[in-house]
Amino acid sequence: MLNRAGLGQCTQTKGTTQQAAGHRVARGSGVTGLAADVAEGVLRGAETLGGVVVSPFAEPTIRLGVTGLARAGKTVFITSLVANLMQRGRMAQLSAERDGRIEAAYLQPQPDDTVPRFDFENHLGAVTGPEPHWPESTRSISELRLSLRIRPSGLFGGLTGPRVLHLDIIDYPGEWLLDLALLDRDYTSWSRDVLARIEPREEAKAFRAALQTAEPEARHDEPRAQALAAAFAAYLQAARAAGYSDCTPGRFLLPGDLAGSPVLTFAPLPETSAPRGSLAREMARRFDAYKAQVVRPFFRDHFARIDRQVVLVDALGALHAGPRAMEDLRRSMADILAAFRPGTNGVLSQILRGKRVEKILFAATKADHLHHLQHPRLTALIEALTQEARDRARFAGAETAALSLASLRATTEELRMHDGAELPCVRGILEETGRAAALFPGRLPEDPSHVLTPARQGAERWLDGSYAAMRFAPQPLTLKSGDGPPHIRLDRAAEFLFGDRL
Ligand SMILES: Nc1nc2c(ncn2[C@@H]2O[C@H](COP(=O)(O)OP(=O)(O)O)[C@@H](O)[C@H]2O)c(=O)[nH]1
Ligand SMILES: [Mg+2]
Repeated sequence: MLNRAGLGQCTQTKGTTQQAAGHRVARGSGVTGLAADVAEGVLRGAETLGGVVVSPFAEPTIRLGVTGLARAGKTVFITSLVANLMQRGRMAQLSAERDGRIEAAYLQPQPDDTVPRFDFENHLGAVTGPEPHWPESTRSISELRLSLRIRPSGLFGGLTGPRVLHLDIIDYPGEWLLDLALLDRDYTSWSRDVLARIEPREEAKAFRAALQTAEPEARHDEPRAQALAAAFAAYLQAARAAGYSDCTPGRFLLPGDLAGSPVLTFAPLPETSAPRGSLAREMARRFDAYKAQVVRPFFRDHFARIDRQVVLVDALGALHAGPRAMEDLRRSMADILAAFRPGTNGVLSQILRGKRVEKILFAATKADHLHHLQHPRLTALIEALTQEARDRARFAGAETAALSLASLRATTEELRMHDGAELPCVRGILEETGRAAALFPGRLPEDPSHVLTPARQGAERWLDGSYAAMRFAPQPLTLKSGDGPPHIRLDRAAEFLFGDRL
């Protein structure tokens, strides 16, 4: 029991080796008995977690990573999850809640002083206020600590008193995981790949034109580098707007405070044997700097410390956008999920040093766009989309699951008669007009390969019609005391992700 609690929190500190060595010295210089045992215990703890120092005195913590591509629903998920953990009236599928073991849940200062705090209060205000609207989109990493006070269960439960578990929730863009593929690439091969991939794309026309006049061998000139990088970034934005997901380097889309810095002022160039001081050489150097100073630190300081992970996927959005977007989503998911099988990436294995994510949940979001009769099909689709990655993650020791959920339910269900048949619809308030409308998004196939295969084969549009989408605004809420915002299966997601630790 104690041991488990000790392993539960993984406080990574700098200078791991010095600390461990310090204990060795202490032992060697004659410290005996209890002190030596404690030192030995600390040392062993550090070894089992592969360099991550475990202090037996810190409080148990779970670091929960929440990721997904832009607009997958991360912000809404975290906002609703936290609100529903604080007001647990709708969390019946969370076993600790059902058993009445959660005494309290409250926000506390987060442990990482340099990471922006997740703006929970404002986001919750947006969706639950008098004029409900979706929260502003965020473009960077953020963190929130929710602490849970739990009444212990079991034989000795009454003797030990309540314990506290910290849930540190880390919100970060899935686009940043795509950058993992860059870590073991060099500039030349990366350029070659990117240029080949974007060749047929309409969105890259202006960038290709800019390349025509680029002169990679010419002396480096900052305005010229900036113009090329800007054209490349504009291409990435356009590609993402068109539904492509392979839009890396990730920070070009979400630059945060790196905007305008040299690490983000490069672009792929055709292969040359360019001399020192040339544009091509400087771009290659910046590509390396991007890897070393942007990508690596993210994996080392944030990704490597995650214990449990949820990957949110807007599969309905891709269905609506068509087969190309669906195929692109599938490929991006495979790339994103490569981060969870470190064996395939030497650099990442080095960074993780044996530490791995224990559980991964793949969740199709915005399931409130579908009548619940269709939810099993959405779940089957997300399962198929992530199949390969899930097989491998399981192999690497992580437990995985897939489900469909709505973090914030914006619709009600409705069966409508149409040509003598009942259509399972949902009804909500349209974001654009503020008017109520009913939506039948189309019948999802029972067998997900009916959409994944044509997508893989490059179909232009779905054969059996299309999938409709509408943007519903959050509904005005009158919450009963003790109830959080309405959701679909958020409690099941919570049960899978951290129910075993409550
Ligand atoms: N109907 C519905 N829409 C949602 C839900 N979650 C997210 N959305 C929509 O998806 C958009 C993007 O969500 P957000 O959480 O900001 O995505 P992020 O970019 O991954 O943080 C929101 O503005 C909503 O329009 C949900 O549970 N139900
Ligand atoms: Mg967000």
